[in-house]
Order: sequence, then structure tokens, then C-alpha cells
Amino acid sequence: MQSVQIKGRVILSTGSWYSVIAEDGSMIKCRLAGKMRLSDLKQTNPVAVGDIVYYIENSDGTGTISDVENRTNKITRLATHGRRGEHILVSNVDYGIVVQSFRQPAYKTGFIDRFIVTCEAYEVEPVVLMNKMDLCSGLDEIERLRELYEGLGYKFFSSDIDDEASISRLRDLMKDHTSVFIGPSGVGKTSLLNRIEPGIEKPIATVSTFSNKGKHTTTFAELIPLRFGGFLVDTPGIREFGLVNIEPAELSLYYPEMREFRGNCRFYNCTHVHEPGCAVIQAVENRLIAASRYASYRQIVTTLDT
Ligand SMILES: Nc1nc2c(ncn2[C@@H]2O[C@H](COP(=O)(O)OP(=O)(O)O)[C@@H](O)[C@H]2O)c(=O)[nH]1
Ligand SMILES: [Mg+2]
Ligand SMILES: [Zn+2]
Repeated sequence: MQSVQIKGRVILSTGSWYSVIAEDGSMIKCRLAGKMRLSDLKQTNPVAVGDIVYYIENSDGTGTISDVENRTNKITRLATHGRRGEHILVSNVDYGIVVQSFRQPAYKTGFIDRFIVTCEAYEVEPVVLMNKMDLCSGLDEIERLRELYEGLGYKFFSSDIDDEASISRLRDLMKDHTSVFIGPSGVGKTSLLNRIEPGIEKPIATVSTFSNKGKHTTTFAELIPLRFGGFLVDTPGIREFGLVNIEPAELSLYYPEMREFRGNCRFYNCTHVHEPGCAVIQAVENRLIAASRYASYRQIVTTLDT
């Protein structure tokens, strides 16, 4: 058999087997070529879900992965079981869709900002999605939020699971991209996904049950191919993911509106909380930075290890 390299994407992994989907939509189970297993000691998994890989087909119908493309980004966890390094949960994610609802539960901009910071730290583009539009107090409320987040350069969507136009806008966003929905429970993530791709609920339920079996299992990630094109990242661990290790003086890097001021602070390691000569605090006072954003910044910075 000719050993022609075929390009594909890893959508699921058990650790030794990798389910790979080729560009023509066909699926194949692959193992890693011997040379790949030791290739990068910083990571416990040299090949991760989300990776673009090259494989050859073996005569028994399985594949052998021989190369991985450079990742555009990766969402990682520190390795468990006393192993060194980091574990890549998923790579090459285009959008972190930060979901909140207008009511039941009521959103907090602090939550939105916290999830945005997490996306920024992983170099995943955050998208703000306000669901349960039917429960909002009026268009004013939506527009205020839209102005705030679009003003920062983020894509902003509002939705109601019974409003097909809003669902269709989400489909357009997700088409041919890789998206992960993140947000607290109750805001409507599952309901939204079921409207966006009817029938998608089942694979999600399967994955959750699967990963709940073992007590100390690291969260598994899975890419769910969308019929209209693109992938949805599903992992119980990511949907409610917390903050990565961020230094207090680093946090303002993940607030785009602070980046232009932080260089003018008196101290190079200013945390923009109490320091004299802080250009960020000055900008807040001059209303160049939104009060709600600075409030969430203050809240997050106090939870970070110094
Ligand atoms: N009024 C209203 N209720 C919604 C909407 N989307 C979801 N819900 C309801 O909110 C509750 C939680 O939804 P669910 O999808 O389980 O949220 P998840 O925990 O984020 O996955 C359910 O009772 C849904 O029917 C919406 O757009 N409007
Ligand atoms: Mg859910
Ligand atoms: Zn400062």
C-alpha cells in the first residue's frame, strides 16, 4: 500500500487511540507513530483533540499519525497524577462563546468578564452571547451591553431559543469554525445547542456519562462535527472552566481597554488597584474605561495568587 499522508482532525482521544475525521468526512481510528510519542516532553499528550494531523492508512483499516500541524491555540490543564507538565484538553479553538442569560439566572457582567479573561489567556477569541432575550427588560438593556462589549472589540449576540432568527445568526457564526460554549448552568447552553443543531444533545450526554465513570479522570474533550460545517467542542470541564494561572500584574493584558494605559503607570508591575501614579485608575476616573469592567478587574485580581 502506498503511504500517502492524509490530512485530518482529531475529534476524540482515549489516550492510545485517536478518532480522526478526514477532510472528506470519513472517520478513522489512529495510533501515533513511535517517533511522536516522545516528541514534546512539556506535554503529557503530544497529540490532542482539535489537532490537525497527518496520517497514513494501514492495511488493517487503522491509521498511523505521523505529524501534527502547529496549533493556533490550546486549552490546557496542569497534568494530574503527579505527572509533570501540562495536558492539552483541546486545540485550535476559534470561538469561546461566553453565555449568560438576561434573567433566570440574571447575568453579572463580572461573570462575563471573568470568562472573557479566561479566553484571552488561552488566546481563544471570546464572543459574548446573551440568551433569554425574551426575559430582558427591553432593547435598551441589550444595546447597553452590546455597546460595551462591541466597543471592546468583541463579537456580541443576543438570543432566545424560540427566535429562529437569533439561532440562525449563531449558526452563521459557528459555520466552519470550532466553538466552545462556556458559562454557568441554567443560562440555556444545552437548549441553544439543540436549536442550533437538533439532535446534538445525545453525544453531549454520552461524553458526560463516560467521563463521570472514573473518579480522577481528567476531563475528556470531544469535537462534535456540525452538519452545517464546523465543530462544537464539548467537555464538561471546559463548559464551566475557571481561571488559568495568571499573575496579578499580567491580568490587565487581558483587558483590551487597559492595554493602552498600563504602560504609563509609575510602577512597571502595577496591579492597578492601590498604586500611586496608576494610569489605569486615572482612565477609569476619566471614564475612558467602563466602571463595570474595572470592578470585575478588581474582583478578579484579588482572587489571583500573589
Ligand atoms: N425564557 C427562556 N428560557 C430559556 C431560554 N433558553 C433556555 N431556557 C430555559 O432555561 C433552563 C436552563 O436551560 P439549559 O439549556 O438546561 O441551560 P444550561 O445549564 O446552560 O445547559 C431550561 O428550563 C430552559 O428551557 C430562552 O431563550 N428563554
Ligand atoms: Mg446544560
Ligand atoms: Zn496601574
